[in-house]
Amino acid sequence: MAFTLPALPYAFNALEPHIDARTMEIHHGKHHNGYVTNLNNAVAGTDAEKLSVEEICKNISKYPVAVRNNGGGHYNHTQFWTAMAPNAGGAPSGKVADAINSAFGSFDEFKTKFGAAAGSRFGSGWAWLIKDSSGKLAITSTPNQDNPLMDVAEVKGTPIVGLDVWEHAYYLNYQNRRPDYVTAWWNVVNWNEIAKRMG
Ligand code: MN3
Repeated sequence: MAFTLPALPYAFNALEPHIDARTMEIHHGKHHNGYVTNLNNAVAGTDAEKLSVEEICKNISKYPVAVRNNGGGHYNHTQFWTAMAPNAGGAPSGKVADAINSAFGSFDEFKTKFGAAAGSRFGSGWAWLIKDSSGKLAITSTPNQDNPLMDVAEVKGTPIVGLDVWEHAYYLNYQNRRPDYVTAWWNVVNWNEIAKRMG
C-alpha cells in the first residue's frame, strides 16, 4: 500500500485572507506531496509498507530518519488540512469548550498558551493540543516533523490538533511574523473537526 496525498477539502483560496492561496498551493502540492513521495521511497520493500502512518509514528525509533521526517510530515499535514475550514474559527462550543475551560481555565488562556508554544518553538516544528494517557488536554510542541504520537516525543499523547510553524506555512504572506500567522490561524480553525477528534 502506497501512501497518497489527500485532496484538500476546500479550494486553495478558501482560507483567505488568513492563509493565502499561493501558500496553500505550494504547501499542499509541493511540501506535503514531497513528504508522501519520500515516505513511499523510504518504506519501499520494507514491512512498514503495510502499516498505517499512525502505526509507523508510534514506533518511529525503529525506523531510519527518512521515515521519521517524511512519515511525520505526512501525518502532520494530513491532520492540519482538515483542522482548518473556510467560514470557521470563532470559539468552540459544547464539550470542546468544556474540555478547554477545564484544562486551561478559559478559551483565551488556552489561546495564549498555545500561541506561546507556537511562538517559542525554535526553528521549524509544530504546536500541538493533545490528549495525554489519562485523557487530559495538554499543549506541547515538537521539532521538525516529529509529533506527539512518536515514541521519541518529549511529551507524548494523542494529537487533537497541530499547527504548522515551519516558515513554509506562512512566509509568503507573513514573512518573519510568526505571531501574526498564529493569530490569523484562529480564524480558520475547524472546531467541528476538532470535536470529532476529541471523541
Ligand atoms: Mn508544512
